[in-house]
Amino acid sequence: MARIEQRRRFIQRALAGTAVAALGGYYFLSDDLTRAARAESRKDGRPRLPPGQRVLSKLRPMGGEPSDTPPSRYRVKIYGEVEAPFELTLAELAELSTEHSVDVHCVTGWSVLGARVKGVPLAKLAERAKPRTKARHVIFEAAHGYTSNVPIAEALRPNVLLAQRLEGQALPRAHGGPLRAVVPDLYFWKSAKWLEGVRFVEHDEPGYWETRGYHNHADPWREERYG
Ligand SMILES: Nc1nc2c(c(=O)[nH]1)N[C@H]1C(S)=C(S)[C@@H](COP(=O)(O)O)O[C@H]1N2
Ligand SMILES: [Mo]
Repeated sequence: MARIEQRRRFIQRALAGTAVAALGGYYFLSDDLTRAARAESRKDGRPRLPPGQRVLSKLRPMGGEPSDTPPSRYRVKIYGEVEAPFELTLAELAELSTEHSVDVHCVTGWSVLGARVKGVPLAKLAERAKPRTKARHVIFEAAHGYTSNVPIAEALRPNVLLAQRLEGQALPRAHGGPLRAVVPDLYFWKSAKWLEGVRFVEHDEPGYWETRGYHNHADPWREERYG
């Protein structure tokens, strides 16, 4: 009940903001939600909304080249500088998955707050793979060669997920289904869609956007937008 009321208030507020028409429907950049979020702070003391961001009503598909692999043949590899590399099917991942509420921040200036995502914390998979002490970075590897790089300490935070569900439904293909990375505390380009591998490496490997002028680290609270 509280949820429905919350949702209604949300929609009323969103309507007071700016409507953005895009692929798959309407998205609202809400001034009220933006103001409210600016007044909130996180458990770690940072403001809920990073500087220069506005709240968008829901995730907006930002493009990319989807995977062609049928879900029945889909595997994700956890490998590289680890003692015990392994692969998991989507069903095996689903068994390990739990619900999380996440905020994500796109470098183009929108943030989505409190998205309901179901996935497996990468940290949980790393416990099984056992990264070697020389592993310093994690490379998220997606279909068609898209990659992103994250320092290992940040990749193993409990809110970094391999996600298969969004808002109670299978992750839509446009959002990276059947499987994507979700790295909430870095700009959203780090969250590789159509994820096929997580490779632990000793030496950093700047990825798709990091080699095209975007910041190598991408902390939204420091506005690490461009390199
Ligand atoms: N494989 C892959 N992952 C990707 C991208 C991409 O082009 N290919 N784009 C990134 C960018 S720039 C953003 S902002 C987010 C967008 O996710 P969304 O489409 O679900 O909103 O996905 C990221 N992950
Ligand atoms: Mo992006």
